[in-house]
Amino acid sequence: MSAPRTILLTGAAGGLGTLMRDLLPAHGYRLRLLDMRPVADGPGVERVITADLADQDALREAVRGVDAVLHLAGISKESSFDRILRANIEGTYNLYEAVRAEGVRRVVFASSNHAVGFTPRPQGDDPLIPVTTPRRPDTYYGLSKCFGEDLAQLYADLHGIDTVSVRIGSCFPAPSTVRMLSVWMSPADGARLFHAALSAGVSGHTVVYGSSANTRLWWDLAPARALGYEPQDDSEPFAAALIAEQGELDPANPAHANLGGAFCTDPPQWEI
Ligand code: NAI
Ligand code: 15L
Repeated sequence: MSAPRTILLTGAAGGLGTLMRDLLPAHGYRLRLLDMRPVADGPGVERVITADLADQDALREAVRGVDAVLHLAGISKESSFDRILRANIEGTYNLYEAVRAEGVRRVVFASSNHAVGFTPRPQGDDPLIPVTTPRRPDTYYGLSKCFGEDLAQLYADLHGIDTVSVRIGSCFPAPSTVRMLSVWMSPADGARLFHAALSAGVSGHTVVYGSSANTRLWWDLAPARALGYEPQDDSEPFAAALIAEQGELDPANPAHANLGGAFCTDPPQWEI
């Protein structure tokens, strides 16, 4: 597949959406932006749409004529089941229905490490976690990402819509915890990976982990590299300061034992 020219970026007002609005135009994309919150127009922006994922008519219009969709919109942390159901489960279904009805062929879905959050993190010489590891969501939020991945598989098998689901680690300007040293994806690497996922010549449903080439990596980046992704960044320059401040990960601490970190505690302590 040649690189799509115009993409719909959902969740454009969010943290990751804001980073990608700045970075994706340099990869050759014209951006149509959608969010329930207003987003400012800017360079490389074709159009801005303020709409909720519950609005099926607005979604039909939003996807009409685009080459692909980068679907970031949704609740990005744990919440009540009702809120997750509406935004992440029904919202993602509504988006795929619009994509099917308007004949869009490619979706990149922002899945999350929390789809497999209860997977014990590798220690010592343990092998890297493969994308084929059984799903173990750590929250209703993680469960909604499992649903999104399965929905993508269904729409690939039934309707021939290609999806790359990116199980993103932590995509922020800098890692802020010792755990993030293992799962961090720099914004620049995020844009490289989304570009690869939008343009790779793969069909069907493909699942990859999304992170930089971190020295302390926990998962296998080979499936992402197979899309043409070449990560350029590593969290290691942040390691000494974070470890001095927070200490090394403690295997006896439940918030340090699994991929999902503090999402795996009851109640989830994702704010810490
Ligand atoms: P965010 O919470 O900053 O942004 C999400 C955006 O989606 C917000 O602007 C919000 O207004 C919009 N949104 C929420 N519900 C909506 C609805 N019903 N209709 C329309 N818009 C709606 O989250 P962030 O960090 O930007 O993440 C973006 C996506 O990437 C999310 O799907 C998140 O689950 C996923 N992700 C992000 C990671 C990260 O490190 N930032 C890690 C793993 C996954
Ligand atoms: C996610 O899925 C969240 O959207 C993001 O805010 C971070 O908490 C990230 O995972 C993480 O695991 O650090």
